[in-house]
Amino acid sequence: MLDLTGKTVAVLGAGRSGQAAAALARHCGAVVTIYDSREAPGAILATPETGQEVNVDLVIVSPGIETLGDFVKGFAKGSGALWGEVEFAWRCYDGHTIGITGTNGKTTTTELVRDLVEATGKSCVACGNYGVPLSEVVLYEKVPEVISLELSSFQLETIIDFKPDAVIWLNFSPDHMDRYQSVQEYREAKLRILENISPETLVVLRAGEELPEKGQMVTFSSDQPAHWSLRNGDIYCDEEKFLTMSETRLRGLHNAENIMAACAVIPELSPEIAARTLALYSPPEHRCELVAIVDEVEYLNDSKATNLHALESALRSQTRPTILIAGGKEKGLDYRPLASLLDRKVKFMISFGEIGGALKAAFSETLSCETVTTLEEAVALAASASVPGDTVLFSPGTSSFDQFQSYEARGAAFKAAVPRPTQSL
Ligand code: UMA
Repeated sequence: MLDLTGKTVAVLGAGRSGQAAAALARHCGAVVTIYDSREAPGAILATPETGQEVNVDLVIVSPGIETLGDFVKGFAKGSGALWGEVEFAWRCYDGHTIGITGTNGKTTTTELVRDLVEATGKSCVACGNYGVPLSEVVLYEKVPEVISLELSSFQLETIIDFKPDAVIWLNFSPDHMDRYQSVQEYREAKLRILENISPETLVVLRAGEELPEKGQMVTFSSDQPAHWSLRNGDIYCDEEKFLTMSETRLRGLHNAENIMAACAVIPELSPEIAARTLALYSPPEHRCELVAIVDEVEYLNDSKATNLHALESALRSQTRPTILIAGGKEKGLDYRPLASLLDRKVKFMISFGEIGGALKAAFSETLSCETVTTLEEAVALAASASVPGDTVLFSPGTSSFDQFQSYEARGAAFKAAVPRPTQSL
């Protein structure tokens, strides 16, 4: 454990990661003060525009706070080191770190890695962007031997020495354009996951991802030649059949890739243990989750689709006539590349929220579209427009923060608005 006896620490952000980092820093012996730009329990209120000069030994930043913004600059001025919460917590952790990044599929893969590692007999916890800050895990009574650490670009922006023992790079597509100046800047933040790795570090990546040559690279793909591949519904490791997708509870090409990545990062995993574990794994809520079948209409909750790539992969998986509900916060994404996929897969689109009007304007020439204000109105309209055999897909394609606290709250609102099922699942 890091020794911070006698050191002063300012933690920026009083959310879950800030509170956990503060507890950990106190555990390490530091004198800790939490600052937040909004009123928050246990935190000092700091000016959002300028931050505050505090002259401490260490500033620890929560991931949601813009690293290069004036708020952080105000605190950094006159202070010592500036670390992100992950950098700090990782310095306090002695076990094996599997770092997982990518634009989509991170959460499912993080859970798969956790379950598969545990099945090999080692203790493992899923944490990081996943929702449980690493600072919390480091303070567990029984610290896990392995961490399955989901990493966002925000968390990777503020690493210094962070060095995972194995890496999964799932995929990359534009996201978070409300935080980054360019797609390149977002990509560079994510690429920092490779910054400090050793030549022997296992790097599992999707074939075709064009990463800098680093570590021991192992590829996976559902549609290209790779070390791990998918053939007629079976997953192969090199030329050996490893797993049959239909024996798992996961569906879709994106999930086949998540499984391949998770299996590839655990070299000691046998096909038997993988099959046994994956037969029991259920996909997380809000990811193409089947909510109800009402009068033969399927309602799918894909509220986790907070970017274009996730919406695209949900649409690709649809085989029935689809009514799409999309919309939410304006975050600077260009939706036009979706046009041909929408034409092929969607019979009617209902848009809502901050970008509702812009979505309708982008697609109304080629697609039947309607814009409403709220999600509840969108579901009601979808229900009245659907016929037996349709799928109502709620895959927003952007974040929820214009109308909701989180994608989970948005998914819960969708589920509450869905008509009562006529058929139990
Ligand atoms: N705040 C300031 N100044 C600012 C901005 C925010 O003081 O300029 C304060 C807010 O008032 C608030 C606090 O910072 O009190 C919030 O901190 P935070 O946004 O870092 O939120 P946490 O609750 O600490 O949650 C963070 C991650 N949030 C973000 O990256 C936005 C969680 O990821 C993560 O699960 C959690 O740490 C545990 O590690 C969420 C997320 O939306 C799920 N991630 C993005 C995504 O997946 O797309 C990257």
